[in-house]
Amino acid sequence: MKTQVAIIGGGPAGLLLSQLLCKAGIDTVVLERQSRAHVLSRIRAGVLERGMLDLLAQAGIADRARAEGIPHDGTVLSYGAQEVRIDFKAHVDTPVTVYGQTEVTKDLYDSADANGTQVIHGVSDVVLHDLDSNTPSVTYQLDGASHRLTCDFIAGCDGFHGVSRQAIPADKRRIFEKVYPFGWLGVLSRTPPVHDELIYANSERGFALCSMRNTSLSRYYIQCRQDDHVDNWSDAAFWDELRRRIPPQHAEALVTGPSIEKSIAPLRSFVCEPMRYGRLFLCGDAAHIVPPTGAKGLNTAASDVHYLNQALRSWYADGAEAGLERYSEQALARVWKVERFSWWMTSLLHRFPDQSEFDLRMQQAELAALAATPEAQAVLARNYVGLPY
Ligand code: FAS
Ligand code: PHB
Repeated sequence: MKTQVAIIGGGPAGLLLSQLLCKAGIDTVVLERQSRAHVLSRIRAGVLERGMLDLLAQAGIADRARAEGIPHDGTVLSYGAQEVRIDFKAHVDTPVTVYGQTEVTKDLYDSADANGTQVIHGVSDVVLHDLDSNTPSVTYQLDGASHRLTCDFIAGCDGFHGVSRQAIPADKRRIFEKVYPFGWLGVLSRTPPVHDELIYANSERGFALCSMRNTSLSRYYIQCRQDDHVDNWSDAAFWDELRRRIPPQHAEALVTGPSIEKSIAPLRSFVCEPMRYGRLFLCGDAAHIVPPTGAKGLNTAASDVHYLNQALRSWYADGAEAGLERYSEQALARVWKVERFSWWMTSLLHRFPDQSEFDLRMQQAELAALAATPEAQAVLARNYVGLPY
């Protein structure tokens, strides 16, 4: 089988790239390890930057996000019983949109169906070949048979545990990693959100986040031990702990209910350099991971897709190599700014097991300075709503 761009991974990065290239008449085939139902069952990101919305609009699939997504003009950071609201509108006049990654993926799959994009589910043993040639290919197993997909380019959109990054020879890639000594225990509940904006809470018992998917579906997280397990947490235990970590007025207003999803996500910062090797281009979690504190994982996959979409369109339009040559450097320049912001938000809001009394005082001083300094709030707002592409 032959295509122009082989895309490994049918998550948001792979599907968004396929739909943007389809708009330009560029043929793609998406190879996905899991079933469609499995991909759609994942509960992950909840906040979209304007850049992601604009890309969805470019692909012709922003209508539902615009109609059902909830614009947020600010967010709240609390520390103990105090809180400070970061006013996006006042500082950067740009909102974020609360719209779950699950919904984005649904919209992307609907678009792929409508455009007749080939998304092949259930592949295994995916291997990349001849990346340093002009005729790369991908082999894979499907239903017991071996297949080869020849192509001009391969987009590695297969996430942190995928095979694409590993296809770059070890001596040609450099890894940067920081693993945080805690995880996030997340709960989804059919309850009204505790507040009309997100609340990021730093408490002496650890971090908590009050988020939402819509006005009747809430998403909450509490920092937990790195080796914790979902089975250690009954719903009642989760709600009690969440109440202890958010300011009293919100704890009293909290509406609890049965969890319809409960999971623990590890936290790490991770970057692979370069994001290109020959005809292979890495996008999204395949190339970088951020702790979810800054709501940047999905949104940074979007900026990678933007750069690669532009570069591939130029190549197919008039053979221009410049965009492809520039891709890795251009994408990484934004990735590292996002890594810094996500690391900073995580360091500011979590309690670290080895934190000294001095470290705690620094964290409290940083929060107090943020609460007292409009310029500092403006910097947080600029990064949170999304840096320019
Ligand atoms: P994805 O991991 O979403 O997609 C990669 C796809 O490739 C998957 O469908 C996988 O099945 C497939 N694949 C893997 N190996 C393959 C192979 N060998 N062959 C074929 N297919 C293969 N971000 C936020 O902003 N906020 C959050 O709250 C948040 N929470 C998260 C919680 C968890 C548990 C995880 C893992 C991530 C979370 N993220 C969050 C980050 C997340 O949203 C990612 O940034 C986003 O899914 C990135 O999209 P992709 O790069 O497409 O990677
Ligand atoms: C979410 O709603 O899942 C969410 C929102 C903001 C974050 C992380 C997760 O920073």
